[in-house]
Amino acid sequence: MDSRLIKLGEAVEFGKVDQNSPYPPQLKGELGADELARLALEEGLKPTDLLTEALVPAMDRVGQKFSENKIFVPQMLMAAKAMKAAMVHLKPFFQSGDVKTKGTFIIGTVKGDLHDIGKNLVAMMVEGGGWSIIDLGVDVNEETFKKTISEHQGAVVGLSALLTTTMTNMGEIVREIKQVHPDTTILVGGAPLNEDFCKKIGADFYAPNPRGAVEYLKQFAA
Ligand code: B1M
Repeated sequence: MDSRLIKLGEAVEFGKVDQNSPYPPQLKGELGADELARLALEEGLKPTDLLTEALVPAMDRVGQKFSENKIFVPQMLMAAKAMKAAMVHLKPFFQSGDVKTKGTFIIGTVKGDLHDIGKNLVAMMVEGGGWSIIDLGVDVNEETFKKTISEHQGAVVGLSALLTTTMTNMGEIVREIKQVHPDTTILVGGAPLNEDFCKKIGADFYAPNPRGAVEYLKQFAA
């Protein structure tokens, strides 16, 4: 693999946000995810390669080490911060200059869940697909989703969950939305989900990744 991608992946894995960041001590003075992502793009590496070969695998390694009790929540947080610093540079590549006319996409991470990196990636790529995005953030309850749908009739809704405990909240949210806004299309995603779960909770579509969400949304293009 390209050595620049390896370095970028390591910066995220070890939570090195930028060159000035004192954390982690062993990388003091080294370039962080911020500079490494910017340089890699300036030097012509592909944004999708940064994502699929460096950033996402780095977060997987972080998750693996967390499962094995080799790192703890603060280290996961630093890795997330480094990932976000790199994503800032990717954003312009995933946003098209087109007027956003295809419709409105309301997205949020469901109540109880604070993970937002995957949700942000989906938002970024759907926006790049020509949709206006309303990002409700994390820990979003059914009331907020319902109110936002009322204000944006016809919008498509995306729900994200990363925890096996919060994916069950997703079912509750889907039920409540469908009761008040039965015609609303809801797509769901997040690492612990699958197609069966999507069907079980009455959502319309399970997207395993942002590309899946973008492809699915094409049928609704105005
Ligand atoms: Co958390 N965490 N975390 N965490 N965390 C996981 C998810 C975990 C798998 C780690 C592990 O144990 N291996 C585990 C969940 C276990 C489980 O439920 N089975 C876990 C845990 C346990 C926890 C806490 C409970 C830890 C604790 O406090 N003891 C706690 C819960 C807090 C809460 O939410 N209430 C917690 C906290 C955190 C941090 C805050 C420290 C941080 C999040 C920071 C942030 O997001 N701003 C964090 C992190 C970073 C992770 C890992 C390491 C990385 C997540 C990530 O960003 N991945 C994660 C382990 C892992 O994923 N390997 C882990 C990269 C991202 C690009 O992928 O989010 O999967 P992902 O998104 C993908 C797809 O899922 C999909 O597309 C994305 C791109 O491909 N997708 C969608 C996502 N949403 C979609 C929506 C769609 C379509 C596709 O349509 C709408």
